[in-house]
Amino acid sequence: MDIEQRIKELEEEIKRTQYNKATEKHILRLKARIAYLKKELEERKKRQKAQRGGKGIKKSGDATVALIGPPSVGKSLLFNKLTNAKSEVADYDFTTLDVYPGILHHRGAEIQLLDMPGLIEGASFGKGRGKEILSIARNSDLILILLDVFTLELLPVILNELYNFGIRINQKIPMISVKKKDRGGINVAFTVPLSMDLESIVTIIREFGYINADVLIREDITADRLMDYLAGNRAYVPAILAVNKVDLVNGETLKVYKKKLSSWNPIFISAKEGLGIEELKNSIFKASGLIRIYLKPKSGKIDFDAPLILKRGATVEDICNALHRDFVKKFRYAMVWGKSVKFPGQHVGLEHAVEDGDIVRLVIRR
Ligand SMILES: Nc1nc2c(ncn2[C@@H]2O[C@H](COP(=O)(O)OP(=O)(O)O)[C@@H](O)[C@H]2O)c(=O)[nH]1
Ligand SMILES: [Mg+2]
Repeated sequence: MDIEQRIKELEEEIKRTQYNKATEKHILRLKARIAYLKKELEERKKRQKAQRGGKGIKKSGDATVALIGPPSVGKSLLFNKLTNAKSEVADYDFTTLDVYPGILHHRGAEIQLLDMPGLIEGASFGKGRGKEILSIARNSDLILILLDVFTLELLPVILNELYNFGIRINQKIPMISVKKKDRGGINVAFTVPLSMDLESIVTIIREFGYINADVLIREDITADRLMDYLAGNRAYVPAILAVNKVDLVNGETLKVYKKKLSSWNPIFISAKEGLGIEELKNSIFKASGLIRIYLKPKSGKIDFDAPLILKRGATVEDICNALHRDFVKKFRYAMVWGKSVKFPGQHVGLEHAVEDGDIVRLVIRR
């Protein structure tokens, strides 16, 4: 029987089965089975696609941001506001899909923005070239979800399409490892108290084909996140929300909307009137995981207009590598001023992680 058919049957079975204490385990097993089969299906499709020749986008700049939202919310107008219209057009394989790349220059960084067609319900199943749009979102450093003041109720739809496509928004990678071994069954060790019972955990792991394995869990894992880990091929991408066309509603309505969406901390903008654009740029910079490092030369002034742009978590070693290939070899120490150190001018080594806004002076052997 083909995999898709089997998935459908299992889904039917779940629907038919009453959820209660007695059936709980059975349902969990069915869910794990479905997750496993979906993984198999994805892998098969990927192999087929690889044979046909893969498609992809060419990344450029310090980070890539996908603009995702329903049609007509103002994605293209916002894109034109944020990027200079004359920016280089990158090489795109999606000849049939209109993806417009543009560069947003902000805080010394070049951030590639991708304007795309609207995402509609059913996109993750291929509706409206949804799969191409979603695969671009998957591979970006940040997803900027754009709605307008008339389409707030579409947020769950967008989120659901992202989820179905294996994109996990604003989630950390599950803190778990599963290592196959030759004998001994499935052993589960954990470093934090677990809400799930061990039997359920083992059941799920078995459904993914493991017979003997050492499992180490370092978070209070849920069944969904465990299955995400076992299925692999999930993309963990940060996302922010902006709501456009605020020029079309009054202050009272806006207050209500702000409250409704408060868990998202969205940025309210008007692409047309240019409202909230600076705040949005700052938010894009931060959520893309970019940081600015200012280099302090031995003599002369720091150029605050030309920061070195790095990814969050970058170390002094990354700074060295960004500047000159010999610097790591000849490195003596660095002096740092800013958030990452306890006192100004602190001496640190290569492994020291820097933070946004830090001033760094490298001391290199000659
Ligand atoms: N009033 C108002 N209209 C806007 C704003 N942003 C976009 N629009 C209009 O909304 C329509 C759709 O915009 P467009 O950028 O093509 O949306 P897209 O389909 O998401 O790319 C156009 O008529 C825009 O002029 C805004 O901030 N305020
Ligand atoms: Mg458009």
